[in-house]
Amino acid sequence: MLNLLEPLGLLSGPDARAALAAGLALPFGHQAYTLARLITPAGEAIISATELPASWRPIADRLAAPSPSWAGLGTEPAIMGVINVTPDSFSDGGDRLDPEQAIAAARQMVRAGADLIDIGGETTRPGSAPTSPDIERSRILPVIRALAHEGITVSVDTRHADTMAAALAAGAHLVNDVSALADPAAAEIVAASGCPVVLMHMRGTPMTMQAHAVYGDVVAEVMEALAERIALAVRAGIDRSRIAVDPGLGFAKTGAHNLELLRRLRELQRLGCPILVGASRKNFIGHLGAGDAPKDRLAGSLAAALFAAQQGARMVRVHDVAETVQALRVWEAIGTSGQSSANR
Ligand code: HH2
Repeated sequence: MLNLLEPLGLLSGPDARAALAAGLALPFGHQAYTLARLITPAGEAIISATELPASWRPIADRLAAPSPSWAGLGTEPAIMGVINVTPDSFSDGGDRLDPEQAIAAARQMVRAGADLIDIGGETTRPGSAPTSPDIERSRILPVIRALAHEGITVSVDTRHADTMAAALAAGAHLVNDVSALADPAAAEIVAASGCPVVLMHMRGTPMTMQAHAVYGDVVAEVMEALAERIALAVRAGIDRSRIAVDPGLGFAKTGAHNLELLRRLRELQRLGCPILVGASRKNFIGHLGAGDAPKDRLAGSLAAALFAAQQGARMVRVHDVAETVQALRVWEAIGTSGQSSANR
């Protein structure tokens, strides 16, 4: 087991800058931390971050730098807009099954500030049966082709290797795989194309996954499983710098697991890959509200997106782009306001 340093007592914005300037905290990406939990095979201890022993400095240095740019996106939280070209997606099934509607909705998302558009042709909602890859491709390829032609950055949301290959040939820039390259041919296709890839955590299949939502420590187990998938991808020839990870909220998770993963999201940074979070409209938001229908979960989705960004998510996958852009801009502006006075 490695020695692990978990930053605690996180500060952001002017608080972080003031604490760093006063030598009372250590840097953590765009934030700062005042306490550190040191985890070694011999046990755990929480200390003041500024009293970190010199032997732990190399680990602290790795945590200090904001993670590098990924997939050509900036270092601030990027927004992935969701377009489901499906009849049966959990929140918007049927809304964009017509390619022209899907293309128009994607353009609208880009105008509203989406950094990239995630195009899917298969629902992965809990209990859903698989969609044939032929049908999946017939739904998404015309949309991908049209958007890529317009210079829009497109990711293909698929678990099927043949669909990945066809989508990349049609102009998709990256692969978003909820099964983290479970299709035996997938890793090779991604490696050969050199495209970025999102590895999401799931157990079983969408049909069976909720029966596997049993964990001791959900964060540790998700992290361990993702580390294995990263290792598989790297062995297949995918450059580590091209890999992003996603805890897979709602995929083989209960509502309590989703909340725990969000609360402890920053621990996933130990994997050394940018983190994507897809909380938008998911069931746990409805359960925390008044059993609201998926399209009535905007406020909860924004709360989750902001919390994820605060915890270091590099990308949020959302259905409501304009609203998320506005929420993130306000959050960022508050965080950077007073910067000049704090620096004086
Ligand atoms: N969630 C969904 C689909 N793809 N990909 C990543 N990386 N992370 C996610 O959380 C994620 C995902 C499910 O949402 P949606 O696509 O809107 O629904 P459906 O699967 O029913 O089409």
